[in-house]
Amino acid sequence: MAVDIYKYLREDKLPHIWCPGCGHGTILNSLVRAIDQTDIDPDKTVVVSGIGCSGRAPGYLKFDTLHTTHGRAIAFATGIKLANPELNVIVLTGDGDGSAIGGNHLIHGCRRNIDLTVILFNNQIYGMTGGQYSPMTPTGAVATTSPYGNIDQDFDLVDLTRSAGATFVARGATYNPRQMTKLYKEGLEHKGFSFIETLDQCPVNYGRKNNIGGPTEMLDWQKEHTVPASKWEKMPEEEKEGIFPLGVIHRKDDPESEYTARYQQIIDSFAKEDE
Ligand SMILES: Cc1ncc(C[n+]2csc(CCOP(=O)(O)OP(=O)(O)O)c2C)c(N)n1
Ligand code: SF4
Repeated sequence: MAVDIYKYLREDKLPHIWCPGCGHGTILNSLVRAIDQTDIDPDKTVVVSGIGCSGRAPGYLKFDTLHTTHGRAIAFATGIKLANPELNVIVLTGDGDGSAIGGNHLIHGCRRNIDLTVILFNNQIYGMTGGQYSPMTPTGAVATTSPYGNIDQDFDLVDLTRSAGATFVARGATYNPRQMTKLYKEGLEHKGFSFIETLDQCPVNYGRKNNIGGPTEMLDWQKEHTVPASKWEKMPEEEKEGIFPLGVIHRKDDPESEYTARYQQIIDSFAKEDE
């Protein structure tokens, strides 16, 4: 069914700032479609970001939005959710924003299992500031700060968030927007910390410097380096190297373990004592 995505966009903020072929618009489009498929109330929805090209995404959305400081989106979002647990709080963050400077907030958001939906735009690079390497830049990749090849090991954010306590963990890729929409919808409807990493493309500061090519070749690269999570589980270990599972990777439905629900229990117990 056709979706009028413009009803969710601040048209006066368009055109957007993103380069031609950037994957960030695909993520925004899929998010809007996912929201459209849920019954969440737009008047009770807040979208929060940090800084970066990805950090500009909430500015185009017709919700209450907050463009915060670099890496701090989850900290601000935690405050919003605690102050008013009725709100649906969505965090849009880049791989630099969410896994480098904001890495600690990500871990502790997962640990608390607070009901946020975090979508991480993983273009494997600091896009906005000219292509410095991030914790998601693969070992050996060229960046402006690793002209001879990156010697760091990259994170697996799906493993990280799962072991830190997130109760919904998934991975999508911009070559498959239908799946992204499905994963975002499930993440939005999940009560607890939802983390959806999305493989994304920055043709300007990553693709061309690493001889992958332009946007089309980068999407082909994603297709060649991903498999459905169900297939991944059955693959021999030696075949998994360099391949990413896509889909829902981990899910635990236990609304009572959610942070604001547990906080409310304490408030209620003190209210009873005062009666
Ligand atoms: C405290 C602080 N440190 C550094 C910066 C500079 N800075 C702005 S955006 C950015 C990189 C963003 O990269 P990423 O989060 O991966 O998002 P992308 O631009 O790729 O979407 C950096 C380092 C800043 N604004 N504030
Ligand atoms: S620099 Fe990269 S991440 Fe930023 S808008 Fe351009 S293509 Fe997208």
